[in-house]
Amino acid sequence: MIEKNLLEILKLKYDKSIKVASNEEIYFSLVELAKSKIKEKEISKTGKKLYYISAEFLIGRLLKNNLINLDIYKETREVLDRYNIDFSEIEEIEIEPSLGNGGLGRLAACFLDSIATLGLNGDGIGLNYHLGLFKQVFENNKQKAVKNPWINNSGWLNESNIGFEVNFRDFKVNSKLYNMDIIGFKNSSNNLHLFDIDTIDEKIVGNDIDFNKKDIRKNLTLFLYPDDRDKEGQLLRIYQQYFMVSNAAQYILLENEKNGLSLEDLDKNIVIQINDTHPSMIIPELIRLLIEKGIDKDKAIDIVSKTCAYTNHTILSEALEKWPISYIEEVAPQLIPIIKELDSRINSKFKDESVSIIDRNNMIHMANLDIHYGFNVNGVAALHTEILKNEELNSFYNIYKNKFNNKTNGITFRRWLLSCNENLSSYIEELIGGDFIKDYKKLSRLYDYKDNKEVLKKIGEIKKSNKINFKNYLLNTQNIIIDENSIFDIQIKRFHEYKRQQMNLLYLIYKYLEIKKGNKPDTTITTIFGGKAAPAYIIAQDVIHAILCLTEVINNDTEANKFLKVVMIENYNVTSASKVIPACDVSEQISLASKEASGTGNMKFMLNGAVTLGTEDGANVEIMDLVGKDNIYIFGEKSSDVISHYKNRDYNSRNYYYKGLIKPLVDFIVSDEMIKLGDSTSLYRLFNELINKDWFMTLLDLEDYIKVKEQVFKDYEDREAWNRKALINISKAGFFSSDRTIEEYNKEIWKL
Ligand code: 26Q
Repeated sequence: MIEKNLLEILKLKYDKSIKVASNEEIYFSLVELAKSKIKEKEISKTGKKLYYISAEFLIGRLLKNNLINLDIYKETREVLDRYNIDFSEIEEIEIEPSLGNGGLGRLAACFLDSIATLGLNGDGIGLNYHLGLFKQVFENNKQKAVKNPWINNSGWLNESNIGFEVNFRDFKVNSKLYNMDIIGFKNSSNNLHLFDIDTIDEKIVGNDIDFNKKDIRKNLTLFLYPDDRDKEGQLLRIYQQYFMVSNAAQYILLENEKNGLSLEDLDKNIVIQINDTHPSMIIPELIRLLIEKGIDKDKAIDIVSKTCAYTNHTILSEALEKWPISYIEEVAPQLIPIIKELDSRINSKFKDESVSIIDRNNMIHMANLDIHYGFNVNGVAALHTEILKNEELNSFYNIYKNKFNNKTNGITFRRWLLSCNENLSSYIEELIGGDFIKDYKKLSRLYDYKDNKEVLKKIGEIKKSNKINFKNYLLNTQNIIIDENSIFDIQIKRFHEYKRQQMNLLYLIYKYLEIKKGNKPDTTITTIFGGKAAPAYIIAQDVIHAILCLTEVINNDTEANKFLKVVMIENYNVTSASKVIPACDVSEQISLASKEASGTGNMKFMLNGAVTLGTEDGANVEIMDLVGKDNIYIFGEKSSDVISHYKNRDYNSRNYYYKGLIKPLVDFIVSDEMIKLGDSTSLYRLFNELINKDWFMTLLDLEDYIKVKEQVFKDYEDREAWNRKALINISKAGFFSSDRTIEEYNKEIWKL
């Protein structure tokens, strides 16, 4: 059937037979084929509906996943094989939509997959950024940001005839809605709604990512997170946010009306999940619209408060959004009276300044708005939620004990096992049957094989073949050669000081100097980094620079490069993640305890049979509880102690700099070897940061990190014991299926 469909589409669309069609023509024909299958399965869902509003949806390439979820992947592969067409080459045609920057955006994408897979009635709402997040290239050992247009080459966007008027203070725009099908695994589909305007002009952006930030009609949906160091950048973000939520609110009310439902019952018919504070203005906007439609003010506030729920993804205070009233006034003055009213109700009820929405400096605290006027607040891992309740949001917790709860993050097994690791996935299926894909609890059956030597051997062989696949990928994309017989030690995530890539850097310096002293590792080590740094985040750029310089030092050292190799994946994204994760032996999750809300990369690695080397932070804690201390490597200061260091201001990095073996490692950053290859200003800035400030306590944990990491490499020598750890990790990963997470959201918050 697939063959017949594909040949017909090729004939109709391009007047070609499959034998002469180009990869591009085959790609677009497969997209069309998938879309026709989606239509066949179309059903209109009824009952209470969820709207998941998010500034980011990091969905990744869609072809393979959509074919898998439609359950036509195997057949399609067979057809292509018959014509000697390599599916992986067809996949390469698709440019990954870069509609997100990291964890929060990828989580939203996993959630959409699970919502559809569970057959729930729920859509995503966001923006159709034309250039998305920047593309990263390395030049002179530095990150350079260039644009990444993707829309022309997608095919998955469906134009609609829906659009709304959005009023800003000085002008108005007409939006246009694009939809993407979100296909449930062997189930019907939902939608991702992405709003845009017709007047966007990609040509105002040069090859670097500079553009006129004031020309809102031309730039509104160009970029995700435009540089907001200056006022124009900040205003543009507010324009984006208001544009997103005004469209969302109008769309929601339109659907409600189409379904013949009364506005008074809005909270019974729909629920809105606010993904971090970027969509928080939906609260005053929805209240405003309800009042405009004739609902009494008290009632409108009450309805909206029962409709919206808020997820917090971070405890870093600098990431908690607050905007000057005057900025919101400049963009959407119609919200100001509502926000002021909401604030004054709070102030007369609670005599505690710390819970105000508008502070004494006239800043609007978006999270505070969500907590007061939403019915639920959740953190994203057990430890994170505890810290929210007892520390960061404690004054709110004291008021609203019942609103707070935890929803530990999850990942979709369809993308992060089935699609990215076919070898492992089919082997698991061979052992325990295929139910685990939809029924995550069944994955635990794998545990019964933990002492089966043959199975353990096979787990090792699969890992090896995934390493060879990644080796080939790296050779093709970056012309770098790595050794598949080495141990793959991997840290992939956004560059941020709290994630402490700089600590990994210091370990590599340690190892390099040890090798130079003659202390060679038994097995060669390949350390792989990947990640982008915000263009405005200077120290994060400095860490990337130092890693790239060190990479050159080590790789050019003929004595050391036989034992240690460092690689940085360029433009790390969902596509490269799905290539590198299945190849991983050691998963680096080394954030300063208490700072990483959850992490989800840690879960992807675990599911693919890597062993975690990490701190007691975020979901690492839950991984540890599940796999047991023998199957994870934990080091470093505990979160409660870290929190007291901050309270007592008693951490002084200089004390550690002079302690034990640390000084020569830090000094190496500004050694002749490094300076020769790099920018001394940048290297010295990082050096000084580490010895004078080190806000995220790198030097505090460094010695323990080195000690435990040495143990990891030692333990790797007993390959059977190592494979056993890997198998136990996989078998315990069921809990981290986003299907489980979504079941919990639905049962306890959404009640769809
Ligand atoms: C805030 C103000 C101004 C401009 C930008 C922002 C901003 C942008 C993006 C603040 C936060 C983000 C993204 C946060 C994020 O990705 N958090 C991650 O969320 C994951 C999913 O819950 C967690 O697993 C990670 O631990 C968390 O870091």
